[in-house]
Parts: sequence; C-alpha cells; structure tokens
Amino acid sequence: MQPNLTLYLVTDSTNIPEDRFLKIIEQACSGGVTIVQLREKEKDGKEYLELAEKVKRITDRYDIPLIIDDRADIAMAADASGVHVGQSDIPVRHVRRLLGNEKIIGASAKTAEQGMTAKKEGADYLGVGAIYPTTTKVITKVTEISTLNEIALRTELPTVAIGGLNGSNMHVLYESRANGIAVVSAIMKSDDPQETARSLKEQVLKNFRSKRSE
Ligand code: TZP
Ligand code: MG
Repeated sequence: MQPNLTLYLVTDSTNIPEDRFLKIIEQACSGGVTIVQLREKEKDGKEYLELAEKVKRITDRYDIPLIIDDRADIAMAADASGVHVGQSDIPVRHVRRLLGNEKIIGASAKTAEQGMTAKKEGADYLGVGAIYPTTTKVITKVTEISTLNEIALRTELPTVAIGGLNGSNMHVLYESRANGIAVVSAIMKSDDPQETARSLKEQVLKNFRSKRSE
C-alpha cells in the first residue's frame, strides 16, 4: 500500500512526559501530518506496545496511518498500518511475510542498490537521508540530494527525505524527486506543533516538484 508521504512525523519521546508526548502527536495530526511513525529505541516490548496502542487511538481518529519503527511484532499486536526498517533491522522480505500485503512497509536506503533490494523484497516507500546533520539520536550520515534523486528514479518508489529538515531549509528539496519530508525535531520540539505541521505541509504541497505533477 502506498502511503501519503507529504509530511511524515517520526516521533521521539526522549525526555518528554507521556501526556505531553501524546498531546504533541494529537496536535501534529490536527495540523495535517499525513503519516506518523512511532520510533522508540529504549522501550521493552510491553511498554512499546502500550504506547503504540495509545498513539494509534489518536492517529485512528484522524485517519492517519501509524507506522512502527523496527518492530513487526509490535505493529501486528497494535494492528498498526505498517513497519519501517533500516538496513540493520529485519529484512523487508521477512517483514512482508509477517505483515501480509495490506500493510505498509518502509525501508531506509542510502544507495540505489539498497533501494532496489528493498523494492524487490516488498517495500512500499523509501526513507532517504540524512539530508542535513541531525541532533536526533540516530546513526546516519549525510546523503546527497543527487543520491535521493537516483534512488527515486531507479526504484520508482515513493521517497521521503529525512534529516535536519525544517521550514527554513527544505527548499533544497523543491526540485528533487522526494514525495515529502520526514521530521522529528521540527515538530516534536515546536512550541506549536499544530501550526508547524500546517505550515510545513503547505510548504511541501506548494513547492515540491512531485506535488506540481500530481
Ligand atoms: N534517520 C535519518 S535522520 C533521522 C532518522 C531517524 C532523524 C531525523 O530527525 P530530525 O530531528 O528531523 O533531524
Ligand atoms: Mg531501525
């Protein structure tokens, strides 16, 4: 299933009380994010699942797909819309076998080869980055926009750009083949997540090449 990647919120609950965390997600949904990924690196299964269920109650109300980072088991138990895997996670073909064809599977790709492998194994979309250095806890390196374009062109999969992106720097992607942007800090650390989501989405819809031809 191909999701709408226009504005992709990737969560980070580090140092945020749970009620505030859920409120930020709610506000981001009401501001217009098109897809949400719950990304938890420290939680045990039980805690991860309980949080996934709480987040899904919110995303369901807005009819927004909820993707679970790394964990097919959590996604299945919470009946989430899909899973996102990186290069060191369970390979896409296994996740596809576990989740079936109706669910969304995203994969991180830094090269066209990685993108082609993910496509062959059943990925629906690709995450490409980091476009800019990021302060979010992640092991990554900067990926050129020319590489993103090559990945999108060769795989013909929808592609979302990630890494250090915000309203002031996403212009570097206007002429790229990206279908949207994925952000953590821009929304999670915003004083007004609803307004930030609204304006980021408007900026993508107005300026991205993929949106002009859609
Ligand atoms: N993968 C590549 S960069 C990144 C991930 C998960 C983090 C992006 O976070 P931010 O705060 O939008 O830079
Ligand atoms: Mg991962």
